[in-house]
Amino acid sequence: MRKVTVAGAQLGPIQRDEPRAEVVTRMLILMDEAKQAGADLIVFPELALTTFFPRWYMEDSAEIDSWFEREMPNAVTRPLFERAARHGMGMYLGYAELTPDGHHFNSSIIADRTGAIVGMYRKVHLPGHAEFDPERAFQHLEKRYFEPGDLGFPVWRTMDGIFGMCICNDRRWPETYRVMGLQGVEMVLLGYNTPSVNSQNSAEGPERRLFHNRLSVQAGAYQNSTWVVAVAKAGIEDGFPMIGGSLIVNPEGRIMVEAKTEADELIVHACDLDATLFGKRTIFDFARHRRIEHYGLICSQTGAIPPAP
Ligand code: CDT
Repeated sequence: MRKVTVAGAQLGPIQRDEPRAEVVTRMLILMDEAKQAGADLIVFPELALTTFFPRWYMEDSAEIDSWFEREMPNAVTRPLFERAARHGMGMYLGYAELTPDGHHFNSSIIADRTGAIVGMYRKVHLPGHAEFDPERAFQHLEKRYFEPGDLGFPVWRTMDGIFGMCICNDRRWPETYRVMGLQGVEMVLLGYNTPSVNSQNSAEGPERRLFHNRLSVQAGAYQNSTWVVAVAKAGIEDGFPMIGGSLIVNPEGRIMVEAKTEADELIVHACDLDATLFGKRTIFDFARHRRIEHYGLICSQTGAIPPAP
């Protein structure tokens, strides 16, 4: 048995004027609770240090850059890494990354139990728009502020297992899990900020949003025989509601624990990484069943796309 006790650290809303240092204090409280609960690994949401700023239209580059971290850890986030190391706890953290050469990514890192960063991921599937549109009920401008990730979907051998990462909208794409599944991933960590209502279809409210959250995470887990830990930033942020529903799903696709609130809340489960082995050895025998000729359409950049009706 290779047991990893995971704490999904759902965050309630972070308002636009809430300083990062106050958010870090909230995160440290969750870390201490996670330690009490026996956690070895804590998972925070996407863009965990600030409000979900891509809902705001901005033109001034200095204002835009003020939402980004130029290094990780930095003065404000270092206490997270130090506390995680003191607790002997790994950590997944989502944040906005500004690279030294001026590139903007929606990123996450995984740190091991010494607090050392061992992996980095940059969000590939950026939803929303690049421009303000007064017709929309609210804005989602990730395409304006971020470049698509340039690191693919790697996995990392750390903490006695094989770990992968993705971010929010990535979880709706089966390829995301499959690319990691083909590398033997045993636990996928992901954070999200999902508005409770689809800005382009008001009929799609919180129940449908939560359904699609579960559906995509459970399917990704089952179809690749991997644990998936999905963690929300939730609640009413800057006046805009976001779903909670953070969850830990086992390699059979079953929900082991799910958040009940839209506030700061820990969900904890002792995950056995060896529980991934049965599915990987039997149903998902990639080595024997995978044949490139059957998958041409999704392996080719120019696969046939039917004309719009
Ligand atoms: N943050 C993020 O990726 N949110 C999306 C909602 C996009 S709605 C334009 C999600 O897939 O949950």
